[in-house]
This record gives sequence, structure tokens and C-alpha cells, in this order.
Amino acid sequence: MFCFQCQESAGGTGCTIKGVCGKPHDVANLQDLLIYVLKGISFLSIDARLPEVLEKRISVFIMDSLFATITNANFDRDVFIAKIREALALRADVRSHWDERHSGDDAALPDAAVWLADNEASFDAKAKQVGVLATTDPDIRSLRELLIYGLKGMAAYTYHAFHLNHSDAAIDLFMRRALASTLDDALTADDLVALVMETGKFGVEAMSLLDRANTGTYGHPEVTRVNIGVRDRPGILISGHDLKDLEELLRQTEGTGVDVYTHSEMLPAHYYPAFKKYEHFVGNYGNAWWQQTTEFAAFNGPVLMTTNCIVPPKSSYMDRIYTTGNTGYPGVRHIPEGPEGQPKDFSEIIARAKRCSPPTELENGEIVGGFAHHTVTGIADQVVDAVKTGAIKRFFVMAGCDGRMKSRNYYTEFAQELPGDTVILTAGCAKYKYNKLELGEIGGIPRVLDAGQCNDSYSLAVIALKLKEILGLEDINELPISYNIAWYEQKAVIVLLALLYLGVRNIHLGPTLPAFLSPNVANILVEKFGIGGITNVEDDMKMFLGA
Ligand code: FSO
Ligand code: SF4
Repeated sequence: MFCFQCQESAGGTGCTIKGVCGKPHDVANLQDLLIYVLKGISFLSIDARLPEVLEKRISVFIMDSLFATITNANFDRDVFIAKIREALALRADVRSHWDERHSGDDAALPDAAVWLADNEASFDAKAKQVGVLATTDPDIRSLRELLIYGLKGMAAYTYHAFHLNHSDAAIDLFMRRALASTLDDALTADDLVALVMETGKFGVEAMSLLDRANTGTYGHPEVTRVNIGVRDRPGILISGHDLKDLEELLRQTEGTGVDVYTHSEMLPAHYYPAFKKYEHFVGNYGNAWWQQTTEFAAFNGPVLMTTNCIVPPKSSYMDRIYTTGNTGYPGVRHIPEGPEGQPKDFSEIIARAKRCSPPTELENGEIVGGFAHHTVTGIADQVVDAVKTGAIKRFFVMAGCDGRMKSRNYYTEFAQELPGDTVILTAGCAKYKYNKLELGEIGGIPRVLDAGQCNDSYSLAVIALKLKEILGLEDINELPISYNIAWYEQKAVIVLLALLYLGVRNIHLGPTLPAFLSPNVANILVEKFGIGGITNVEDDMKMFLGA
């Protein structure tokens, strides 16, 4: 195996024996093979006239498969074997249409479009040959993978939108074009840089689509105080990003005597008006994904993982953790899709909860959030006044991810050291590094404004564009906003590419720069976009504040 798609890759270069995340080597290889077949499907689909039903099948399959290969989403070998079989069957269907317009000669096609096998041993053998290292030029490899990781993040967001009946054929077609382009040895580094930028453009579209899906279905997030304590009834803890799963769980638990708590990236669900009517929707339990092994043990009740990030479960709670959607872990019960568009059946989890003790209290009090674009643009005049009077000197976008590395304590310290006339704009699980600090307010505006999940980084871009408009600025970079972003997995990659596409310069990315950026590609990002890393709080503070 060779995987370097996340920030915690072994030695900062790549996992080669087993993932630091816990991904076994055979699963890593099978994920590579699945992506390889997706490239073949994409290649054939671009140049074939396909019936609408097949177009749809391809789009959904690509979206699902890319999402399943994101860091910490799915560790289940059987899932990937089944997906590879399904991919080969789908590719055969696409091929039959491709043949209608072409000579049908295999020799003219890339291997990804014709390679075939029907047993696991052959899958394992092929998987070893088609991974990241199959591209030998380090810069081309780096750009191809940057592209693929951006697509993975994009797919995660379109997946959630799709399940709320929102899709965009232009995004789906771009995904295919981008996947197929990674098979084309004639493309130069410049061509690939252009495609990476286009990925950012479609990243903005994907986040906007999901924003419309979430707000159109559940209302606009409102400023909300979220309880972080517990009650004395059994509970279910729901983690991940899927609001539809949460909605179905809340409906099915109503009146059962079982409470529902959010975990990690599900926290922002509390900001949506549609979920406020549920009296048994108690609060948020715990912190960011990486602390789950201790927090899930203490929760005492069942846990539902709707998306990444799963840490390999401890035996103490292995029998009460469940996966759904694109997540999976061997030996963990998976809740399947409901039949023919019906809701998923969570009755087994609810029955399990009733046999459990209430959660052990980890902390108590409240945290505040809900500062997505609708809320903040609603108080834009107040914000602009605060900027004009100098009450707010600078905003710091500190969105992205949290993670295990001790070096991430930098972000807590950075938030603490920021002067009192600055405001943090956050989204994603990065917030857990500072969302429980007492950082105060400026004229009634909290100094940490949480927009929501990592996909709600879109809101931060909308807010920036609105401020630019009100202040009559030419360029988004003239705003008093600095970007100090923490990344971990591929959703953060698409957020980064989206910000670059929107013209944001001088983004600082930490705690380390991606291992998949070759020195030359990293240089391109530095020269074209002013991307930088982080050093230490004191020096970075001086650099950001121009002191
Ligand atoms: Fe975090 Fe995990 Fe939302 Fe990611 S929970 S790390 S960028 O999946 O998606 O912020
Ligand atoms: Fe390693 Fe990250 Fe890949 Fe897991 S996802 S195998 S930790 S690089």
C-alpha cells in the first residue's frame, strides 16, 4: 500500500504498512483499485451516448465510491470487494454504449477501461499495481492526487445534497472528466494545475448545492446555545455530517424515552430550526472525532456513525457502535438504506439504547454557534460598523479539521493569544480546539463565530464576499481577514481549492503541509497563491498582525 492522502500520513510522507488511521494495507490497495475502475468508467462515459438512467447510475456510483475512500470512512474489505464488482458491471454497461460509437477495439482504450477479473485474489494482485506510485513523475503524481482528493471531498458534499434531493449534472460531469484526465499521459503539469483550479470552481458549486439542500430542507441556521451536559435518560450519540440520518433518528426516537446527542461534526445540527422542536434532542457530547475512543466508552449508549471520522473501535463499545451510509468497519453493524426511498430503520439502535445506562457527564455548560451566512449577513451592518470604528481590527478564518497530533495545540494557543479586537470565523471540527474557551464578545458579537460543518466553510466565503461588497472593495484580499486553516482529510482539500478559486491569497495551512504536494507543486502553490505553513504562535501572530 501507499497512501498519503491525509495530514497524519506516516512520517509525513505516506503510510506503507498500515494506515496511521487504522486502514489495513489490503483495504488501502482495494480503494486504489476502485478508483482506478472509476477512472475507466469515466473515460468511457465521456464519449458515449448514454440513457438517462445509466447517467444517473454512474453519477451516484462515482459519488458513493469516492466518498467511501475518504480517510476514516470505511475500513471494510468486503465493502470494497463488492464495490469493485459493481464498478466492473457498471463499466461493462457503459462499454456497450461506447461500442455503439467506436470500433470496439480494446487496444485503443486505457487499461482502466478494459482490465477485468472476477475473483478477490486477482483484485488484490491488480490493486498493488494501480496505486498512487504507478505514476512515476513526482509532480504529475502530486497534481493527479491533489485532483483526486479534491474530488473525494466534493463527492462527500454532493452525497449529502443528493440524499436531500439536490444534484447538479454539471458537477457530476466534471467529476468524470477530471477522473478520466488522470489517465491521460499527454497532460502536462500546467494542464493539471488548470484542472485543479477547475476542481475549486466545482467545489464552490458543490458546497453551494449542499448549503441550498441543508437550508432549504431544515431552515437557515440560527444563533443557538447548545447544552454540553447530559440528562439522566439513555441516549443515542450521532456523529458525522449527515443531517438526513439525524432527522430520521430524531423522528424514530420521539416518545421512546431515548435522548439524542450530537458528536463532533454533527454539533451544528442544533443550529437548524427544523431540529429544535425535538424535546429529546439534548445537546452535544464530547469533542472532535479523534477523542472518540474515550468519549464513546463514557457515553454508555449506542453510537451511530453517519460519515467519517471513525477511529477503530475499542472492545468496550464495539457492540454498541453502528455505521450507515458510506461508513463501515468490519464486525460493526451497518444500518442499510431503507427500501425504495423509505427511511432507514433505526429500531435496533433504539432498542439497544433502552438497555443502556445514561451517558456519563464529561462537562457541562453551553457553547454558542449558528453564525452561517444568513445570520451574519443579517447583522452585516453591525459587523461593518465594528470594523469601521476599529472595534474589530481583523477576522481570522480558522476553519478545517482537528486531529490527534499534539502540534495542533498550536491552534488553541493561537486562539488564546489573539488580541481582543479580533474575531475567529470557524467551521468544521477544527473549532473544538477553541470553542470552549472564554474569549468574550465585541459589542455583542462573540469572538468565535461558528458557521457549522466543514462544508459550511462556504458560508465563510459568502460572508467575506458580502463584507467586500458593503465595504466597496475591489479584491477579497483587501478585507481584514487572515486565513489560518487546519486540515486533516480530503474535505479540507476541496475547501482549500474552493477558497483558491474564489481568489483568496496567503492561506496558511497546518499543522503540516500535505505530503502529496511535491516540492515543485508546493512551490507553484506558494508562488501563485501565497500558500504558507505555520511556525509557532508568537512568530505567526506577528506575521499575521504585521507587527
Ligand atoms: Fe472533521 Fe472528520 Fe468535517 Fe473532516 S470530522 S475531519 S474535514 O471528516 O469532514 O471536519
Ligand atoms: Fe495513512 Fe491517512 Fe492514508 Fe490513513 S488516510 S492510510 S493515515 S495517509
